Amino acid sequence: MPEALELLKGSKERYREFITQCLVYARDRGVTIGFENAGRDPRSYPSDVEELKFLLYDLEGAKMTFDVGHAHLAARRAGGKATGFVIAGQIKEMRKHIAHVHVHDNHGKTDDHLPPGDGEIDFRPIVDAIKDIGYNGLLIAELWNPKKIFETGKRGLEKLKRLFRIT
Ligand SMILES: [Mn+2]
Repeated sequence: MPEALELLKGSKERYREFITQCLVYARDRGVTIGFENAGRDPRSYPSDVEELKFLLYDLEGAKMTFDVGHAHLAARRAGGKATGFVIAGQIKEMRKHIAHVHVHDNHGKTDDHLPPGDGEIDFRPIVDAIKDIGYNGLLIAELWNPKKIFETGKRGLEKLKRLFRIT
């Protein structure tokens, strides 16, 4: 489908122009923009860390929000099963760009936004990588369970603290 590919190319170019303007606006106001690896599915753009890296590499001041759950889904789509070390490698590669981190779990198929430990992600290498790069920004437990909002939030926070050994 050459038309669809042409359309996609145009959309990506317009998106790039748009975020270039956003970055100027943000810089003037002392605001950091952390673009997220939004890849809950391949239709999202940028759909994985590679695509995001390519988008941001020469945009001055552009930072990244590293979403662990999305990175796992992208790595599973690429055929990996034990994704912990793949994600850890991406964190190390993007170390200079990471301004914000989202932590949540899933079963590798859909973007479940579960408390860490409730899905299949091996968080140990990921936590080590986040510590190794000296990340000192926020860790967001990005959870979703509208039927048990407070219980899920409380449990997710406890699991996050345990994972990172935060007291
Ligand atoms: Mn996120």
